[in-house]
Amino acid sequence: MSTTAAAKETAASGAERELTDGFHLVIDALKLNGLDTIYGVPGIPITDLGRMAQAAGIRVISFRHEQNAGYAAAIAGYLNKKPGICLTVSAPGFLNGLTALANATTNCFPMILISGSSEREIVDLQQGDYEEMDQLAIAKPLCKAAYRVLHAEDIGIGIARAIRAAVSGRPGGVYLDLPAKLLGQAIDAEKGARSLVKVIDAAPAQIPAPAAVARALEVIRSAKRPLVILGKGAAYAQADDAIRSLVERSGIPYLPMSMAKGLLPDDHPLSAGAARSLVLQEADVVVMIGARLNWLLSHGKGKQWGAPGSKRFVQIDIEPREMDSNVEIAAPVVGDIGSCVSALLTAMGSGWQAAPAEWVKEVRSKAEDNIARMAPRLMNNNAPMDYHGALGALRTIVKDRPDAFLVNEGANTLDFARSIIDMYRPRKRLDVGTWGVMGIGMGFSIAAAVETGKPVLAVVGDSAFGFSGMEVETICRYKLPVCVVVFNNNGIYRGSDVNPGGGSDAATTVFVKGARYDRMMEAFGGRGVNATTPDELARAVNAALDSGTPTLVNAVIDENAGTESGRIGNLNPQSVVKKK
Ligand code: ADP
Ligand code: TZD
Ligand code: MG
Repeated sequence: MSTTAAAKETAASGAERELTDGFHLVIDALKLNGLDTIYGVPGIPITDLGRMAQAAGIRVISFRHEQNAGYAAAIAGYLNKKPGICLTVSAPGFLNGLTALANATTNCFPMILISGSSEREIVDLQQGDYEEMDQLAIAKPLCKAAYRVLHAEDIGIGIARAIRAAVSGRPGGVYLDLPAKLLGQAIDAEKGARSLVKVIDAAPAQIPAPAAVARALEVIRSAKRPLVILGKGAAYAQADDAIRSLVERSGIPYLPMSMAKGLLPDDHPLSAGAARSLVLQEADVVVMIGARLNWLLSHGKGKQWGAPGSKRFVQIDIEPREMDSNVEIAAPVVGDIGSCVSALLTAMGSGWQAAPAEWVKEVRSKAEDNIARMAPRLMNNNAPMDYHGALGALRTIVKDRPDAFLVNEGANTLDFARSIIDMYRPRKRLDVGTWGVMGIGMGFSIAAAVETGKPVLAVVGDSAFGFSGMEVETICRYKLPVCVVVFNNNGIYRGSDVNPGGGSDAATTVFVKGARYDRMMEAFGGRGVNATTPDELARAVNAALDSGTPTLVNAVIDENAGTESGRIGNLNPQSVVKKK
């Protein structure tokens, strides 16, 4: 029987029967399935849903904008392997959350966007209801699955379907549409309780076919210069020990994609992170584990990948359609990463021939050279700071605090931080992901702190920060141990551009010079620090992470230090018309 039965009603027989309603059934269904946190923004028709959820012991984190709540839910899903819940109001609130839902789907993060909506009868006749919109139709192409519930007795099934769709197979975003009228619908409490569904084994193991495993092993064994690429799917799978065993027992150098950094520590002797160009050029067999051959890997072809036809690919992924998406996959292994990697380990047995020593040595020595070459630049104490000086200071802090999360967005701020800051534990680095989207910063930071209680260091460009900056109030309100470092170079890529038209308007990529983002945090009772040297920066960040006080450090970066689009300037189209 529901613990939150809403009311009593006197039936025709004169006997009292207990009632429940849509509000309570949604809450009971979430709780029954262990979904104990909601990220959202209140308003018609879901204000009471948030209140009642809070009363029922669900943690409800209210944001200042739905997009940030959606990003929070998505990364909570990534960290927990269960769908993160975002709750929005109809039409505009729903649309604000939709970017995050689409981004979750693109990144294979499980989340459910639950949105209130207006009445079907009015929406379908387009009679102009309050915040009228056919939300289900709009959500559908942007997520993995979309459902609407019209009857209170279907809420249990609706939420069960949403959970399964989000986490089974390739994870992704799911939309659940709850019209206002549904929430107030009353039904018999016992009938309501019976209608709830506890989802058993929401993401069933998917065991790879033995023949596929044998084929993969064949290909790996034939390699002279093997390489493993670990992606965020591998981090998501939480098969950390098995993956580490596979790398160490086979002795194959590995390259982590950005969110897979720390799955094995970045200072591991087999890490090829600092020898990226070499291994992509030279490897003859590439074992992809939970990583896609998308733009981030130049689609598995082109100059970066050495001579055409020089590679054979093994790919481990839960999504069969990912195979051959960009290049031929010689050995597809379809299944969940835990099962696939375990099957490979078993098939390898004890008679495993380690990767050729000469190759491993070549990779190691290249990595060491590159690391040594970078080292002196990371120690500079210039003011204003350059990226290397500032990130050199943060690199040491992250090394000393492997348990802290690192949230990272921006262009130069992202690209330099990714290569300079080593990670030591799985799933600690959270960033812009597959789309390179700006705006994840505060949502990801809030969710990481809420879900784990661990300290969070957010290293964000001044532009990137602007997309979600108002959530510093949320960080202060919930007293979260988040330290935001804004890399303030007065703009996007560089703050030094001038208006090419010569007018008095600022250039398109520059912001107010010398802005003091630290004062935004002070406005809400947090700590603000203006840091002009790496030493000052390190002191401020250490103090913040020690105390857990919400802090924003305005890190003053040389406005000339960055480059256009960071490391991906080559993706900008070139005009054929000569510059005047
Ligand atoms: P990255 O950007 O780090 O390269 P991607 O997001 O491109 O990572 O790729 C992640 C891949 O991992 C996706 O193709 C997805 O289908 C896959 N994946 C996610 N979870 C699992 C899992 N549990 N088992 C197997 N594959 C998974
Ligand atoms: N809008 C969204 C949602 N995502 C984007 N990626 C962009 C716009 C375009 N964009 C980038 O790709 S990086 C970036 C934008 C606006 C900001 C870079 O400036 P920054 O970092 O201050 O964050 P640096 O250190 O100045 O390069
Ligand atoms: Mg900037």
